[in-house]
Amino acid sequence: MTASSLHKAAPVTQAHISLTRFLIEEQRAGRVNAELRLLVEVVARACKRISIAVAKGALGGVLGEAGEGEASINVQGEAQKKLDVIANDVLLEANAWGGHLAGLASEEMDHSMPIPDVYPRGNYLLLFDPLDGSSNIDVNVSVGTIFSVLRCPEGVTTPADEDYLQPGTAQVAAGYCVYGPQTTLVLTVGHGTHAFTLDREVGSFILTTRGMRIPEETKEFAVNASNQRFWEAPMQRYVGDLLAGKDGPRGKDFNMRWIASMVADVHRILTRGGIFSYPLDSKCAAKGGKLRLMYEANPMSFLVEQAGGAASTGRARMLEVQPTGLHMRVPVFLGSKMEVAAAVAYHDAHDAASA
Ligand code: AHM
Ligand code: MG
Repeated sequence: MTASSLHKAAPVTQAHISLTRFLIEEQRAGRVNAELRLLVEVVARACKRISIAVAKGALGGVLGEAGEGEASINVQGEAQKKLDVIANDVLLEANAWGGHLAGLASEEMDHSMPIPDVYPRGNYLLLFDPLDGSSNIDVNVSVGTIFSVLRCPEGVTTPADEDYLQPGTAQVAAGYCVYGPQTTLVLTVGHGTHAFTLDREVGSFILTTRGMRIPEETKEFAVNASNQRFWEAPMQRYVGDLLAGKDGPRGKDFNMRWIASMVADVHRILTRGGIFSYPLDSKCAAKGGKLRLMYEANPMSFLVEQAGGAASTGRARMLEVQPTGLHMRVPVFLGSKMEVAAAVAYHDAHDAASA
């Protein structure tokens, strides 16, 4: 084969579409405005910095607890890791000065924070879980950043906590960045869910899946089964039937996965289907659940619905839940549409029988 025939045989490589180009094209198509586009770019840039810190691990001195004893306990009553604090600081610093936001709220902070007076204030509110899956940081398993964008209510210039209490249907953008073998940003601005992989040499997020679709049916579920004895009756029955496999009422064998990083579990579901659940249990019932509506459940539910999946508390569509507090917790079922409907049906049947 000659050099020129080799050249002819080479596949035509499609130009890479960076996140920047993708967002500019979305803006031209009228699906995102300039302010929201720049806001997403700033969040993505912060995620790159967090990705670098996570990847350094022990070499960067970033592993372990943030402080000793009480000093490391956050608003959630959980011990903060050094990387929780680093990720939170990176997101706060990156988003304070851009002029797109009126305020920020973080899973790691007691209250929301208006943009400081020294900077111009914009029209949006940003909520984030800076580093989800904290228990996995020190053991080198995937963790991630989750974010949600709301509009600042009309006429509000200094947003307070109550200005953030909007249902998930009001989100204008949501996404997560998973720090795994690859760093992948998954984004929706309400027109499909799209994945961008970080090209570390170039330093850009490159579009790798346009329009992610979650298969409607699945044979895979994700739950922390060690909580089984604390679950409500309908959850016990639902998982019991999944485990009964081919010989049980569901008539098929199911596989189980649990990473204990919601971002990584949801990423698998967006990629190949499945159902993710963190149900109500008697340990977390007083708080309403384990996972947080505003920082975890709502952004993930928006992404999942935009990819053709479903998301529920077991009793209501997640995105329609009216938040009552910034740190409100909820039970979560999300993923393949038919499987979420099946889980909801167990709750419906139980509630109808006990009514
Ligand atoms: P975090 O935000 O403090 O990391 O907690 C949320 C995480 C989710 O990522 C994950 O699904 C869940 O907690 C794991 O909980 P458990 O340790 O009970 O399995
Ligand atoms: Mg979290």
